[in-house]
Amino acid sequence: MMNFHILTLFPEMVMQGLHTSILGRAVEREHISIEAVNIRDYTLDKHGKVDDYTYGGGAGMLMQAQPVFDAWQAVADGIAARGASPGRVIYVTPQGKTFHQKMAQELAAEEDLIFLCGHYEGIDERVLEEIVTDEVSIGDYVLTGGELPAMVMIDAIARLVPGVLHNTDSAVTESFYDGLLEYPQYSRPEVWHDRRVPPILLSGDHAKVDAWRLEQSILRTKERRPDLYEVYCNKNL
Ligand code: 4HQ
Repeated sequence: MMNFHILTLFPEMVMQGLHTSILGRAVEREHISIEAVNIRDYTLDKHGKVDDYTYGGGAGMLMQAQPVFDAWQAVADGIAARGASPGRVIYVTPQGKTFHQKMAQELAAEEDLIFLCGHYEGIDERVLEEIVTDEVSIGDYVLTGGELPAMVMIDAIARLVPGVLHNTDSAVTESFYDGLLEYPQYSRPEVWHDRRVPPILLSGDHAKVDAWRLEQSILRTKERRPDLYEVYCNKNL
């Protein structure tokens, strides 16, 4: 059982997206839990304000330290009450290390993960210094908020939690197993728009099918991701 906690100003966005399809079923079966905590619920400002202007000037607003810290404290207290260890706090930011499959595997071994989603121009540096353990980006482009990156990472991590995927080995078998891209796949009918399914796949010879798929994976990787192909070649010499 793995518990995801998301500190956000848009809890509905995260809860809607992460209770759909496979992850929705994983929540029902209690392989994972997903809790969104509304940072606004923790502001001490009587008008519900959570942002303010930046010292030194410049455009845009910054999320203030107080509501972020108190929302984190509430989650951390809940984890401590169960006797579990504190839980890493992942701040999603373009300034972090780029997320990758190995990072997903490492994070999937944790019992609790706390994702901190910023909005506006970001969050007051002082609260980040006090609570954040990991800064992670999903890629070099600029989004309006940290919710989508948090959802991307949670999806990639959750599918690695035992029991979430039905076919137990599909978590490993898919893309990036062996550092190769996936081979092409086909379903019925045998002919569609004059295109045949490759005959080897209909031969019933499982050894030949496996060999063909590996060959296709290697060809595809060489063609489309020469960077991954290089790593694969070096590993297999
Ligand atoms: N953000 N990978 C949140 C991103 C981002 C990314 C921009 C994070 C806006 C407020 N986060 N701030 N790319 O674009 O993680």
